[in-house]
Amino acid sequence: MHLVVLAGGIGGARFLLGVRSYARERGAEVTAIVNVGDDLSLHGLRICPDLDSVMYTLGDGTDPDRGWGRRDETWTVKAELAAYGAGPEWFGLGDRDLATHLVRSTMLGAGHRLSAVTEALCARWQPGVRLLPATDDPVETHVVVEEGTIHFQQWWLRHRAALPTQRFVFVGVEQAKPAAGVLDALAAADAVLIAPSNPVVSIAPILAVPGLRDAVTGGPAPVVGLSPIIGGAPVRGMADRCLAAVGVPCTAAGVGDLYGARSRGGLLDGWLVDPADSGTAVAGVPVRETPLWMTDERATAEMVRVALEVAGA
Ligand code: FO1
Repeated sequence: MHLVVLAGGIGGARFLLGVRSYARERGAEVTAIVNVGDDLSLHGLRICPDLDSVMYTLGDGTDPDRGWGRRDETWTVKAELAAYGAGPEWFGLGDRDLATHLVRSTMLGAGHRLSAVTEALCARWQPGVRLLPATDDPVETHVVVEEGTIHFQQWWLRHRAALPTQRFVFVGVEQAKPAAGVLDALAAADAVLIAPSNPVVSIAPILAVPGLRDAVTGGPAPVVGLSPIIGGAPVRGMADRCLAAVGVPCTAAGVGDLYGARSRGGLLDGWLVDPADSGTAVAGVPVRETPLWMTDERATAEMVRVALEVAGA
């Protein structure tokens, strides 16, 4: 069995721990297609937050409280940068984390594709699933606010997503192509799972890569999503503010409708909601209730089992 997961960063990483656990018990193969819209260039380095969150989390190197960056991190370089007034202070680069960005930037500078760089970094971290960026081309989520357009990370971290937001733009996505291996993985998938990641700034930038959405909906595999909203609130992060910015209700039904039924030109063959959202209906999509709190790998693996049951995979 080959499972393909569309995932963002912190929530996606936690979900992938469960997918990996489920897959290991059954000898299944897992490919994660990870969002690159959060990526940014800073101090001459290319930083890929979602790929790193997934890689560090599955490689057991992430700080469990933050959910991003490295455990046992130190911040000497960050302090030295601040001493030079070389911000931005709202984006903390840890000393251990910097090594990842240095290796990645050196390899990208030498002409390697991001998918190849990710594979090289994963040789150290051994995540146990194949990590692919959605695209090997540079794509960045920028946010149009009243004062102009700012990078997603500035909006997210410096402004805590609290600036009135007109829209999100995925800069460069029109020229982007699915990364090497993405289309093959989707063509070979027995099921595609949409992780309970932020639908607006994690899943949407993946699907916006030309050809990727069609490869998901046009492929043989059933597509099942898991709601990132439980009881009207995001499990983590600020998906509520992102959904508000695009006029989508912050509910399990709202996100299910946003993704839509594959039978009606959307994505979904199934939608999982938490019992707190019992009675959720999504036009044209079978909805299954199951606990969606990723309290540990076992709980998350059970979510995966139910999702695949709904998928009939
Ligand atoms: N998140 C924070 O809340 N504060 C930070 O200073 C911060 C720095 C950072 C550096 C590298 C990296 O890969 C991730 C980092 N994150 C930080 C998390 C990041 O903003 C998020 O992981 C996603 O981009 C949004 O989900």
